Amino acid sequence: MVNDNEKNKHNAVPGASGFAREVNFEGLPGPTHLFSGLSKGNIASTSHGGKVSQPRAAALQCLEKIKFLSSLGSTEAIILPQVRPDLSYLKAKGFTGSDLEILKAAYDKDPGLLKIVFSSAFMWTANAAMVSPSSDCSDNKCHLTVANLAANPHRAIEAKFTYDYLSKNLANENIIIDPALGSELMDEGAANHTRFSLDYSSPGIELFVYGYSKNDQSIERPVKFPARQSLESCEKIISSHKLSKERVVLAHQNPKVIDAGVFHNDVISTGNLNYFIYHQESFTSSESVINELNEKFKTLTDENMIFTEVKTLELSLEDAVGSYLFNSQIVSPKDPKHMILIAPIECEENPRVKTYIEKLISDENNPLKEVKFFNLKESMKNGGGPACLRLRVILSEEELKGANSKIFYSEELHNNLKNIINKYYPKSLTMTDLLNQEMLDNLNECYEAFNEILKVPSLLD
Ligand code: SUG
Repeated sequence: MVNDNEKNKHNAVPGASGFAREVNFEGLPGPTHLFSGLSKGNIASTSHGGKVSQPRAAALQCLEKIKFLSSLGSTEAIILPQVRPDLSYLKAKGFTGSDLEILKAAYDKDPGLLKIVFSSAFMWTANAAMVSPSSDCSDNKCHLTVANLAANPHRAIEAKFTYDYLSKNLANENIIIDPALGSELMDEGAANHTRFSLDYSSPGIELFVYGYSKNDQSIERPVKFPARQSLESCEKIISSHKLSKERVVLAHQNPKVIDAGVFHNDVISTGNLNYFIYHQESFTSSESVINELNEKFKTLTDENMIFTEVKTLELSLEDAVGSYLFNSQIVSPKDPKHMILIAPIECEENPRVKTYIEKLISDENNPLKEVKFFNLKESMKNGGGPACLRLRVILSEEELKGANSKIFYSEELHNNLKNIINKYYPKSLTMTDLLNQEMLDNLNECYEAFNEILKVPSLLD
């Protein structure tokens, strides 16, 4: 069913449910990819608001990244673009009539409503769900909790489709998909979560990062930009995923970095297997977070983790946020000791970041051995780097058996997706281009074509 490349079995011992691998659930922008300036605290989004976007280039850039990862031996799956405009959102607000009438009336009342319903932000699947592999959970089941993305209305509308898509294409008795938490517990999914283990089959330690507490007002909050992840959502998910406290570390994100544009933790730290790279200013108390992580990891595995602390003097917060270095993907599809950094091209374009990466790669003390730069500029202009575009789900062979085989990357799927993108996606777009019947018909045909290749019923419902 899945591609038969290397299966991450190097040095691996099977967990309770057998050999496991990391599956990247990749997002693709839809044909209505826009720069709407919607996300306060996301500097790229607000600074590009209103600019002309290029939906076709956006999707093809993502597809290239997916193809490359697959060629490395990574197991890649696709989460289809969600249907836009989301008319149910406008109907719930009382708009009636034909689709076009509804859209025009909403536009006349408040153009901001159309920015929400046409948003293609679902492409950043790192925000789709919080994920705990079965080897971490005391019931030996893999748990996914769909993110409510309650901080922003254009993102909150994603949760229903995500839940349906994962339930239809992935869930089985060993993979539990939980619907999003209520909006009072703000949760942004795996962008604020990193998992550490010796290999993908064995048990791990999960790091949950929150920006504020709903109940404890003594926990410092940012002053300029909103914190999007609540402590209480993390606690709720830890409990529903059946993670014991020995297997979890909770960290408070430094409000200072949120105010510098770090709206998700994956903009300032990232990890893979036993390796964690983080900026010195990531957490209010980085030293205690690192100590706790290492202690719990050592108790579990008998080994130490490998850490790279990036000092502010080596890389300013401004360079970190501008280049998205920490939003690189780290993959090790063939060998846990040979990790590859999939970095945005902005890292290569910034001489200080490029030099820092060269230093990292040549340093024997960390497992990063290669870097590959990707042009994902259309996604980056909305604040989404390589890591934002994928949801990591560690799954055993047994667990994978129930999944819809059509969602996994193959050359055929690549070509089908590419054909649809080239046929239906506008080359350039601003919001008002969408307010005509011809464009709406084009969008409907596009979504039907997507449905056809994956043969997933009722995605247009
Ligand atoms: O939620 N941008 C997204 C970017 C999400 C990045 N994801 C991770 N860091 N994992 C956000 O802020 C901008 C849309 C616009 O302005 O049109 C947007 O939603």
